[in-house]
Order: sequence, then C-alpha cells, then structure tokens
Amino acid sequence: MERSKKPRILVVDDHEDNIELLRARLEARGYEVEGATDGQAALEMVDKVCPDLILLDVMMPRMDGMEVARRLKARIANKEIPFIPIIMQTALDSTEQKVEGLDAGAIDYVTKPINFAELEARVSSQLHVKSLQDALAASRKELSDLNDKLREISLTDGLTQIENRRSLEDRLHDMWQHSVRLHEPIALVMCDIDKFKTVNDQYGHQAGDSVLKEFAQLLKGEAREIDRVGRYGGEEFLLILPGTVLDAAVTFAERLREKVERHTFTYAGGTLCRTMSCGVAGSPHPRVKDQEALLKASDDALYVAKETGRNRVIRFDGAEFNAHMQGKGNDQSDAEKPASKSAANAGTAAPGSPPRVKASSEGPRPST
Ligand code: GH3
Ligand code: MG
Ligand code: MG
Repeated sequence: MERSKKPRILVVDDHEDNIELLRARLEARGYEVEGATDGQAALEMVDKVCPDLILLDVMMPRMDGMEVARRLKARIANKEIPFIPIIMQTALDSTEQKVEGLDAGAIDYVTKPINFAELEARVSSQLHVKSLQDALAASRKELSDLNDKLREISLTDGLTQIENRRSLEDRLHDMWQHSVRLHEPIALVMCDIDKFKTVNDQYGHQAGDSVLKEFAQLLKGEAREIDRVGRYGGEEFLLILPGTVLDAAVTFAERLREKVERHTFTYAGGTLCRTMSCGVAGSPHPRVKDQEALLKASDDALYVAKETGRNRVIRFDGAEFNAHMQGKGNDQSDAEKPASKSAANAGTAAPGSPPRVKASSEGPRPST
C-alpha cells in the first residue's frame, strides 16, 4: 500500500486523553496521527509507521521520554533509521528538563499545558527541517550509489564484463599480503589465446570480440568462488588462485587448456576453435619474493609456453622452463627476453626487448 503524502506524527503520552486531544487538533491541520502510551511502544511504532515527527512526553511508565530520545538519537547516528525530529512535551517549565531533553536528542520542546498555536508553529517548522534533511539524505545516497557504480565501472572490463587489469592488480596486492600473513600458498595462471590476431583477420573484429567474451565466461565457469579471473590485456587473462600450491595450479591450468581446446566458440557468422597457452607460477618459491615477482614469473612461463609451440601449460622454474631459458643464454634470474624469433633461435638475448615476442612456427588452428 502506498504511503499517504500527509506528514505522519507520532504522539507519545501515557494519558490516552492527551493523545486524542492532540490527534484531533493535528488531524484538523491535515496531519496523520499515530499514538503510543509508553516509551517501549513508541520505539516499536517508530519501526512500524516511520513517523516524520515525534511529539514525546517525558514522564511515562516503563521507559521515559528521555530514554526514548537517547535510543532514537543513537539509531539515527548509526543510520539504522532516518532523521526524525523530536519535540519534547515537558510537564514542568524547568530549564533543567529542557536541557536534558535537547541533550538526549530532542530538537525542540513545548511545555504543558500545551498552547496549540505554538505547537502547530513548531510542528510545521520541524517538518520543514525534516523534509530538508530527507532531501539531503536522498542526494547523498544518490551520490554514494553513483560513486559505487563508477568504482565498479573503473574495475570492470568493458567488453567481457569481468575484472580488468587494475582490479586484478588491486586484488593481487591484497591476496598477496593475506597469503604472506597467514603463510598460505598462492598461485597465478596467465593465459593467452593462441594466434588470436588471425580470428580478427579471418572472421572480423566482431567475431574476435565474441570469442573474447565467451573465453572470459569459460574461465570464470572453471574458477572457484574465491579465485579471481580478469582480463589482463587484449587476449590475455589472469587467474589468481589463493590457497593453491604450484602443483595444483598447474593441474588446474592443464584442465583449463584442455577445456579451451575442446570448446567451440560461436560468433554471429558461425563457429571457430582456438587454443590457449598458460604460464603458471606460485608462492612460496625461493625466487618469488613479492607480488611483482610472482606476476613476472607467470608472465615468463607464458612466454616459454608460446616459444615452445603454444597450446601448452608451462610451470615457472620447472625443468622445461629452465631448459628453455638456459638454451636462450638467459640465466633463470635474468629478466631479459629475446627480441625476435631469429634472435631466440640463435640463442642470443636482446637486452631491453619486449617480453613474449611471437614465434611463427605454428599456424592457426583450423577453424570449423
Ligand atoms: P600469440 O599466439 O603469439 O599470442 O598470437 P596472437 O595473435 O594471439 O597475439 P598478438 O599479440 O599478435 O595479437 C593479439 C591480437 O589481439 C591483436 C589485437 O588486435 C587483438 N585484440 C586485442 N584486444 C582485442 C579486442 O578487444 N577485440 C578484438 N576483436 N581483438 C583484440
Ligand atoms: Mg595471443
Ligand atoms: Mg597477447
């Protein structure tokens, strides 16, 4: 049921007669009125009817008005309920009681016997404050929702709708710290679609986009809830596997690789197949001292997977990885990569060259 537009006032007084008197006056002024005869009932009514204003008596059995005001003030501060102005009805014209009421959370007071003209003026003015506060809270919420949305967008890859590189790096930072603190293993699987450029060349960029989207979902579908899967670059994806030792990550990557190999991708004009190469690295490892080293280790392993024929999973610091790096004249701890296939074949390293330069020995997988 839709709430009426009339401002709703909760009158709290242990004398029913007083409630009825105020109800008659306030309803005549176009307000909706609810009543409660003690403090406890008042608190329950606040949750039930969400009043716009409370006219609160001080002296009441079970729980007095001061305590009601204090509890509501705490709940408003904790954002459990919206701001509700409280006007105290003090029986005595005592400064002490007014001060205590204002301290407890009341915004204003009227003294008994109530002067109705004065009460109406105060009610009207406090309802105006309430409407301003509600508008402020609504625009704050809108701004905060917008900020959340912007943050989400800044961490999401526009095409695949999975995490982007920035998000992955943030998460890796946190997960690395966590693993160090708790002495837990952590592993990375860096995946790169093989010969992806030929998808664009042969089937068009749109087909390439479709494959990337489907590929992202395929990886996500294989990962556990606690793993992170994101698009690290163009056709390169990273999986962060917390609590996973290197051996288990290699087994997982091999399963993923087989899954991709068997998968048929669909695009607007038909279907096609692709393979992927993976580099796997993990911690603890004597040569992986920080998160950057872990990332680089997985990247290096991926580079070797590409160099040694693609559609493969290579483990950082494994026999094949080390043999390949040594064959290139690269010490294992040396980060330099060959500049080209010919340089790689000649066993010479080209300092400062970009990582993972493509070998051209293997043609694209036949498309279906
Ligand atoms: P390799 O097996 O060595 O990884 O070869 P590759 O062709 O996959 O790698 P290369 O780096 O030569 O080419 C990557 C291609 O990915 C080129 C680029 O146009 C394409 N690509 C990157 N991002 C996107 C994208 O968002 N959409 C599409 N359709 N293509 C993309
Ligand atoms: Mg590729
Ligand atoms: Mg690539």
